[in-house]
Amino acid sequence: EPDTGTEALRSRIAVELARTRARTDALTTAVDDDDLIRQHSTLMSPLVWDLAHVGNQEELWLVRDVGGRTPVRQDIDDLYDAFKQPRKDRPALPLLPPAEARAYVATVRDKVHDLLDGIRFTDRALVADGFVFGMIVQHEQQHDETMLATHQLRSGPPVLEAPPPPEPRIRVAAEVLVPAGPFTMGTSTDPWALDNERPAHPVELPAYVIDAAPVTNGAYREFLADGGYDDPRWWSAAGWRHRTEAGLTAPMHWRRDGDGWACQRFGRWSPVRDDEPVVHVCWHEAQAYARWAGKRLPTEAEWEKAARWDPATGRSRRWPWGDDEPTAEHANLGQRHLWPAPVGAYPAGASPLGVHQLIGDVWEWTASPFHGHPGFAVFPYREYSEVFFGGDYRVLRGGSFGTDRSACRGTFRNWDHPIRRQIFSGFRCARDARPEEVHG
Ligand code: AVJ
Ligand code: FE
Repeated sequence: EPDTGTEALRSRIAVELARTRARTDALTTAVDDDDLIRQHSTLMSPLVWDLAHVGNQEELWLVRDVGGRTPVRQDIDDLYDAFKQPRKDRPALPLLPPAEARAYVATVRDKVHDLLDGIRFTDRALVADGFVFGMIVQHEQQHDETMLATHQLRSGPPVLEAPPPPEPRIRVAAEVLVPAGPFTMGTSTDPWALDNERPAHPVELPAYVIDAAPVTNGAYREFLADGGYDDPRWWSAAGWRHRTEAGLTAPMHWRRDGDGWACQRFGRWSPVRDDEPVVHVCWHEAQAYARWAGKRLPTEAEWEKAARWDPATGRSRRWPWGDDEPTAEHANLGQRHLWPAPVGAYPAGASPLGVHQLIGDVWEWTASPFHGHPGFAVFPYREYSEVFFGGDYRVLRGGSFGTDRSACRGTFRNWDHPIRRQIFSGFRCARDARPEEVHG
């Protein structure tokens, strides 16, 4: 008798693998071979490195570890080990040329389908609920977003196309009060949640106020017009040093356009639109804006409570709108569009407290450094999260227009150096609640 639960999981995994590979293929066939092997920025890998690295991770975990099958290309492991090869050195490596890289990932994928066809989703933690397949899908999607960021840094005629995001459907309030009290942060039950999202644990927070939407270009332009980049009062010591050394004057990809601003998106310039979330700012810029505005960045816990806590039940949801997977109505995810949507475009995606666009549009910088949740346990390898704990990183939440739904959820945690802004990063502000706000 066929086990329908197992068959459903098997076919769901096959669908996710195929959907993800279609995105990888699109990102790596949109440009010619020269562009694939070129380094578009020293911050990024040549696209052909990401491609073969995705295949190599899939080979390590699925073909060799779980599958116990003969290696496809053991000789290239070091080339595609992100820890052994710093990004800036990757173009000089004897990488697989594009045609060989494509053949390699296809061979690995054939073996994975063979494995998937016969696998039993046993109690072995790596395989239970298809976790290791989910991990590999998410890894590929994460590199797809990285490749999308590489495309944004590439010069030359535009090659990526997508319809513009939806227009605003409602007016969004400025701020939302989140009442004091406990909520459950993280998860112990989401089957494909990664180790740094685990375990679920109670967190008690005092009342606070959080922006109901990400900070917009229009608001950010006021900070610019007020001389925010030239006033050390708003910046941390490290932020001011970085702003000075890097010569920061505006978000990345902005330039003056008459008395306004224009921004570059995947090779096209357009006027900066005031109602869209600001993107391509580093943590220091976000922190300076927040201080100028009389606010601060939310902690990670504050972001997550605003996103997941349901005051009616006391439960933490998987997504702001509930536990169901996002549709095009909920959030701007998955490279369906090539830039953030204006504030008010996703009323169906709001959280129970009325906080909008937490998921998708822009990754949101938080005040928090990257650490393990209380009770953290490495799973299945230290190099995904643990080696970054306590380093010079800040946590980002919520995903961007370039994040796939499989690599994003209310508990998902991203992190980067506070000076980075080639990623699709924006932010929202928070502040402590004033006594009269709490007591009405
Ligand atoms: C979680 C986005 C910080 O891209 O550096 C990819 C994801 N880890 N390959 C990264 C990742 C290993 C990671 N981030
Ligand atoms: Fe990787």
